[in-house]
Amino acid sequence: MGAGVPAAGGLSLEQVDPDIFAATQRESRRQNDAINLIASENYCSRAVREAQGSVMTNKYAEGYPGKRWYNGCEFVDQAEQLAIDRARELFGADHVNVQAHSGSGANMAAYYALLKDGDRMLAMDLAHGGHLTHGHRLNFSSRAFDVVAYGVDRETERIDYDTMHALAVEHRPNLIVMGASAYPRIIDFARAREIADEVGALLMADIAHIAGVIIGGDHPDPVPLCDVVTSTTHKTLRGPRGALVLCREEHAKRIDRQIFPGIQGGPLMHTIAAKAVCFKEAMGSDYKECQKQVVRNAKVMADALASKGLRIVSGGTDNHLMLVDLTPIDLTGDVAATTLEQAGITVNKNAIPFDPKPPAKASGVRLGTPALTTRGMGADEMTLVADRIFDALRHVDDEQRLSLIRSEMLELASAFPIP
Ligand code: DSN
Repeated sequence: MGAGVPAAGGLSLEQVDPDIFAATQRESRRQNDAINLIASENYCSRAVREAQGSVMTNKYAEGYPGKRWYNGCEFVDQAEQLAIDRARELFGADHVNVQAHSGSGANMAAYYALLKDGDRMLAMDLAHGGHLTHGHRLNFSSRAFDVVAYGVDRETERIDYDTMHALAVEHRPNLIVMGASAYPRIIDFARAREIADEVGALLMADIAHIAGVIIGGDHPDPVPLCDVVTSTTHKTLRGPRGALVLCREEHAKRIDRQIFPGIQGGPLMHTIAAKAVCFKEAMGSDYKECQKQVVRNAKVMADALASKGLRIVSGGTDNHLMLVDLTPIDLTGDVAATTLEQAGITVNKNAIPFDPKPPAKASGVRLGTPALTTRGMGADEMTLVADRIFDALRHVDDEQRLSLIRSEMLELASAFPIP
């Protein structure tokens, strides 16, 4: 008995792999120390991380609860069924698939479920705030389907629904896709539904960015209006890195078949368990209050930056993010993001609508408040950070000044530890 080779199962990460352990420690420190304004990032709870790091990662469970290809699935079935039931209640959807590994995969499954190869979709231009999977020329979405892009109005920098309507009438798309990754305003799903109905198109919403804002009640809910809704689970939603698909009952079978076996094999059961935890948290009143604070914080920050003379695309924000046009202060997004990093503030460069600069330089930065709000920061902190952003951007070559701001931002971060 017991003459086999023992596995290293009982040793800690630090003992087995000091290099990866050190990298995770450094990443943890970086997350704690930085003022994080990346609009798509957040800090999930310890409970979510525990589920994500659990033994459920060891289990193969191709199929769906009660209908698996492998034995031994009774407990992962419980986890997945809880995730499905909670998401259905949270979003008020007929049907939910919680297996999508990523937002891109969720969108791919939705397109393949709703469309045939070569069918046409009308979706928002990435250059105006859309997403790669909404038809960018290098993405699968434009290779598999015929994509017509809509965008924002040059003056208002808000979605131009009249032009969208005209494009829909002209091109008769099979599917209209709403949703964005860098759009600070309310999306009018009701208008989109009207347009879709007029031209006989299906309607899909990708709410990866605004899922939490919708649950918080500050953004209209697309679920009652759309055929399919996709979302990631790690942005405003504050769960593990992954995604889900919500749909009307009539599309349920096709969505499930497209996720598995269409584009995925074994589901990530540890991530699905963590999604279940996230959905439970999102049903709480403190979660909703946090989402409302995210939006209040974004408004305060946008107003504070505007009062300094920076131009906020579309004049402000209705959600968790804003785009800052750096053209008036003669900076590129690239230089601004690097400068802010030196000052202890993490952001990403971002194209603005009708940007004359190439995407790798860009004319803007995208700022979002979910991560700082999760740390407990409020209006005073937003005003302070906005002030230091402006200060840093006016002193891009002044290393001493940037270092002083960095120390101040570190002090601020330390006062609001990641929960
Ligand atoms: N990369 C995500 C974002 O930052 O918005 C979109 O997929």
